[in-house]
Parts: sequence; C-alpha cells; structure tokens
Amino acid sequence: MEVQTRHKKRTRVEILGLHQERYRKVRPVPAQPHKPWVRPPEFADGRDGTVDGENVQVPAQEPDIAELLRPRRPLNYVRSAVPTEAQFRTWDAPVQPADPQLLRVGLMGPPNAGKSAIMNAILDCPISAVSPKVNTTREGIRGVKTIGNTQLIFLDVPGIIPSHERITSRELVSKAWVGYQECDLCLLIIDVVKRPNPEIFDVVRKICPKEDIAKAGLRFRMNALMEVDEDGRRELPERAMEMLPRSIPGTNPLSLKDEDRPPVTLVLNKIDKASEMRWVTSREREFKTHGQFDGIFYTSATKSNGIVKLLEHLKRRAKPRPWLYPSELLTTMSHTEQVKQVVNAYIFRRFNSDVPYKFEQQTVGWTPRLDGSLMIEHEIIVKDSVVARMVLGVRNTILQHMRQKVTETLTSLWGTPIDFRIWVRPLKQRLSKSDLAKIGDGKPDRVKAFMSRTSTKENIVR
Ligand SMILES: Nc1nc2c(ncn2[C@@H]2O[C@H](COP(=O)(O)OP(=O)(O)OP(=O)(O)O)[C@@H](O)[C@H]2O)c(=O)[nH]1
Ligand SMILES: [Mg+2]
Repeated sequence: MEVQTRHKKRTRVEILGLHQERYRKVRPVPAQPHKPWVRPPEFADGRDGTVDGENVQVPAQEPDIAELLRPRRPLNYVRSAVPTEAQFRTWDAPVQPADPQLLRVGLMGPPNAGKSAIMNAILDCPISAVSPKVNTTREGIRGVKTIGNTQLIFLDVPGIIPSHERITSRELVSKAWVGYQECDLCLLIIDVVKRPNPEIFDVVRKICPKEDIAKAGLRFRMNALMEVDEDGRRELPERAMEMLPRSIPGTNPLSLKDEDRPPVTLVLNKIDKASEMRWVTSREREFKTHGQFDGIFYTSATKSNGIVKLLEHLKRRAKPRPWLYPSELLTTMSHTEQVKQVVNAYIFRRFNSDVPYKFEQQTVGWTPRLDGSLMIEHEIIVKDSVVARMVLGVRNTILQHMRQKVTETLTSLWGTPIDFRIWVRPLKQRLSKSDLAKIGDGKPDRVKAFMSRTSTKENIVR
C-alpha cells in the first residue's frame, strides 16, 4: 500500500512540472556561451600591470577623469632581493660618553639552563631563541645593553657540556668555549631544579678552581702585612717580601691572581620552579665545594626575578674602557639572522620529535611596500616531503600559526609592520608508511598521482 502512495505522490509532482522548476533552481543552464574577456579601453595603457594594447585606441581623457578610471585593485609587487644591509649588520662608531665603562659578559652553562632566557630578560627583548629543547642556540649571539655610561656586551653561546646528541654537540661545545675566551666576566648559569651532570663540575674546576690551602694561607699572611699609604691604597711593604716563604723553583707563589682567568659569577636560575629554598641552598653549597665564585645570584628569567640585582653586580664589574657599539644598538645580529632566530624558536617549541634539528632556512625576498610595510619571504628547507607535511600541519595550520606568531614578534621587535610569507620546500619526494598503505597496490601511475596531490610545492602561505 505504502509503496503505491509514494508512487502516486511522485507522479503528481511530475504532472505539475515542479521537479523541472526545482532542477532549474539548483543548476541553471547557461543561457548562452561565455564571451571572451575584452580589455576595457582604460586598462589598455598598461596601468593594470600588463603590457598589451598596442593596437588599441586609448580615448583621450581629462587628467581627473583618468584618475577616476584608474583600476582600483591592489598593485602587483615584484619580489626584491634581500639587500646587503639586511644580511649584514653595520653600525657607526659609538659616541663615547665622558667616562665610558665596558664589560664583556660570557654566558656559560649546561644546555637548557636558561642562558638565552637570561640574556633576553636582561635586554628586555626576545633577541635569542628560547625553547624547552636542548641546543636551541647553535651560534654565538651578541646582545648589547647600555645603561648610563656603562656598556654591557653579552655573548650567548651553546651549552658548554655535550647533550645526548654527542657527535653534533661536540662542535657546539667548542663554540661555547669561544665565548669564554672573549669575555671579561663569565656568568655560569645553572638550572637549580635539575640534578647537575658531573661534567659541569669538571668545567667549574677548570674555569674557577677552589684556591688550594697553600695559596689561601699565603693570601691570609699577605693581607696581614699590607699597609695603607697616604692615598688610601693598600700595598705590601718592601720588608714584607723577606718574611714570605721562599718559592719552589719553577713556581711563582706571589701571583695569587690567575690573570688569564676571568671571574665567574654563579647564577642559579629557575628558582620559581624550586618548591623549597633548602634545595636551592644545597645546590649552591654543592657548587661552592668545586669552585670559587665572584658572586652568587638566584634568578628566574621567565618571571624577571633577581635580574636587577644581577645587572647591578655586572655594572660594578665594568672597567674603564671605550664603548664598542652605539648606545641604541641591541644586537649585532643582522635582520635576516633575527628572522631565523624567531622561526627557530617557534619550530623548536612546536615540535617534539627531531624535526627541529633537521631543517634549514633562508630569506629569499625583502620587499618594502608603498604602505610602509615590509614583505619578507622566507623558505624552510627540509629533507623530504614527509617532514614537510609535518611542518605544514593539517591544511597548513601549523604554518599559518607560525606566520602569525613570527609576524607579531618581528613587528614588535622592529616597530615596522611586517608581512611575513613562508613556505616549506622539501628536497625530495618520499612516501611514508601510511601513504603506501593508502596507495595499496603501488602502481607507478597511482604513486605519481598521489605525489602530485600531496606535493608541498604549492603550500605557500599568503
Ligand atoms: N620556569 C622557568 N623556566 C625557565 C626559566 N629560564 C628559562 N626557562 C625555560 O627553560 C627552557 C630553556 O631555556 P633557554 O633559554 O632556551 O636555555 P639555554 O640555556 O639557552 O638552552 P640552549 O640554547 O639549548 O643551550 C625554556 O623552555 C625556558 O622557557 C626560569 O627562570 N623559570
Ligand atoms: Mg640558548
């Protein structure tokens, strides 16, 4: 019965011709074929960016009418190459104040202790990449802070002890020592909540060994013999030299200072993570048994705790010397290197796997636009299409988010509106296991079709 009723209803609709009406609404048949596009005469003088229109007669227009007829659409920008001034940082000779003071500070410590975070907190600017991954910093980064007549130059370097990736990190460790060689004062930054690796104590014994008992006794005796002259300076009198013990041949016991060793200040970072103060003090005692420090500070780089005290200490240690950089300079890094740092920080923070250690990047376009903004075109190069798809995310979501974050950071860093364009370039196409499962039989034409569908070449985020 039911079947018959339905059949009846359908036929009634057909009789009324309603089904045709409905069909027309959904898919209207084009009345006539499309006309080819004809260039409007006002576009023919090439103002729309095209160079065609030789045989077209352009009607003479009044200037204001011509202005009205000007095409109202965005101009096409041609990519400009990255200029030298963006690739290399240059600066003028600094204007010296009346009594210039200078201190070069080397940041040392195990990987992930918060060296870059401390430098950023001191400079109050995200110059160096910070992330929870080890070996985020791979090259030395120089930050400059000028306060009054004192200039502090910070050198952020990779971790001083090798991480789990021993082969690659050996090279990084040698870069960390370059920072030590250059500095006047060394900040040894330690993660207060992490159990120290025994290798860090070896480093402490090398850079600031505890004074041995003989030297400590000698220092005590010399201090007792010191006399104050008219100018208030403490000096060792001539006769005191006779009272000092004879030196062992080949050694010089009077040189109490190791001139070629810079003083070391211990910074116990991440105190916000320490649940109890006694853990912090016990960590301090542990380090004090291995080395002797010029000062000990507790800091939290993320909460900016203890940074002011540390800065005061560094200012006191500055020596009367001419400045090396102009007072307004924050870093010696070029603009393209700063872009790399910001992208690095994002990728290191975002990915858990080993992606961060397996990508290269380069800036390919640097186009100042008429509205005052700067268009930066940046390319991430990865080894194959599988890694590229990981960096892109589902429907390019990760890349879109990266673009947004990098734009925000660069705009706030430079104070210029930035239009950041980014894409991922795989060096070769590769199929992952799940791709092979999707393709099934793996016939060459199906593989080719799949490859073209998943190609990352066109994933430019605009
Ligand atoms: N809670 C807390 N986390 C911190 C602090 N300082 C740094 N961190 C975190 O520690 C991690 C490592 O910081 P980085 O500054 O990258 O450490 P690094 O010593 O420069 O590391 P490498 O460059 O890899 O040698 C990041 O996730 C920071 O957010 C701090 O004071 N408190
Ligand atoms: Mg770092």
